[in-house]
Order: sequence, then C-alpha cells, then structure tokens
Amino acid sequence: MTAKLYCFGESGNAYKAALALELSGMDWEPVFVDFFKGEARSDAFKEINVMGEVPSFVDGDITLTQSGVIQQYVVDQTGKFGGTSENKYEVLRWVLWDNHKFSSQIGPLRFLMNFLPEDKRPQEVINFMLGRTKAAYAVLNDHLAGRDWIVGDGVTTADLSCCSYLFYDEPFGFDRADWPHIDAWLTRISQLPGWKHPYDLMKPAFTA
Ligand SMILES: N[C@@H](CCC(=O)N[C@@H](CS)C(=O)NCC(=O)O)C(=O)O
Repeated sequence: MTAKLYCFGESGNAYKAALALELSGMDWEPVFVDFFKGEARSDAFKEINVMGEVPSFVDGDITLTQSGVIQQYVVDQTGKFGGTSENKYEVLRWVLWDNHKFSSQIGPLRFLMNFLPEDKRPQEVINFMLGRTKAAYAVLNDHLAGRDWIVGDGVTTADLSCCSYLFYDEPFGFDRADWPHIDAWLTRISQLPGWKHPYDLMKPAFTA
C-alpha cells in the first residue's frame, strides 16, 4: 500500500520527511494539507495528529508525526540514511539540533517575512530571529568545513533535516554565497540521484 505524507510545499519540516522517503525509494504519495487556511487545526486533521502539525505520515496501520520520527521510520524500513552503529547517535544529535535550534527558527522567520501580510510583519521579532539564525548558519558552516556530509562518509538524516529550509528561494536572511561550506554541501545534496526541490515533491499553497 502506498504510504501517505500529509504535507504542503512550503513546509520545510514536511520536506525533511518527503526527501527521505523519495531518496529511499519507498512507495509514498503527498496529501496536500491546506495549512494557510487552517486545515492542520481542524478536528478532522487532529484525528491524524493531535499536535495539529505537518508532516504527518500514515503507512497502513502506522501513523507517525514529527519529521525526525518519520525519517527514522525510513531508516528502519530501508536501512538507508541512519549512519553506522558507531555514529548513529551523532546523526540523532544533529537531527535534534536541527529540530530545536535551526529549522525551528528558520521556519517561523520565513513565515513572518513572506507569508504574513506585509503590514503585519513584526520587524523587531524578525531582527531578533535573523540574529539567531545567523549564529546557527555559522555553527553548520563551520562544522561542514572539510566535510562532505554532516556525519560520517555519506548522506544521513542529519543532512536531510538540516538542509530542508535552505532549498527555498523566499528571503529569510540566508544567502548561499555567505556560507561556502553550506553552499557546497547543498550542491552535493542536490546532486543525489532522485533529489527534487520541495515544490516538485509537495504541492505548494501559494506558488503555481
Ligand atoms: N518538530 C516538528 C515541527 C513541525 C511543524 O512545526 N510544522 C509546521 C509546518 S512547517 C506546523 O505544522 N505548524 C503548526 C503550528 O505551529 O501550529 C517536525 O519536525 O515535524
């Protein structure tokens, strides 16, 4: 049976799951959630995820939420992207860093800067978050100096988590030219067989 990923194109968190599913070769399909019209907070959606969040994933009897959990399901199903027995905790460390310190800031920042009506964008909050995200870009850029992948010798869920928002074109204070090691690493990821841009994997709400 084809697994279903409840998602929308603008969601970098959903992209982490979609990219892992796609690159692994698992049988899956996107189900569009009309997030900006409140669908994720509807009673019907809460039957799938009481947290009211995208991504949510259903494979037969199994329902999973949280991108890191869905990625781990892909690892367990396919044996791909989990790292080695020696470095798997390092992989988890970077997934948690991404979820807590990186995407958790970029996502809301990108929302405030692009998807809120212009007259409702809180500039002080945006400036504060721009400072926080810049510090996080520096952490990732420094770590990637001299490395092809975040952990070990191949792509893992650490890469597939941390890269997610960085493939979007909307402005959120990130310019690849400022971060050469991140830039080279994003190019490596985009050259993986089967890689697709988020809007080619999941239907966006706003873009055609
Ligand atoms: N840690 C979660 C974050 C998921 C998340 O925040 N998703 C956003 C969309 S990108 C959402 O559904 N937000 C709903 C809300 O904040 O109410 C994950 O990695 O799956």
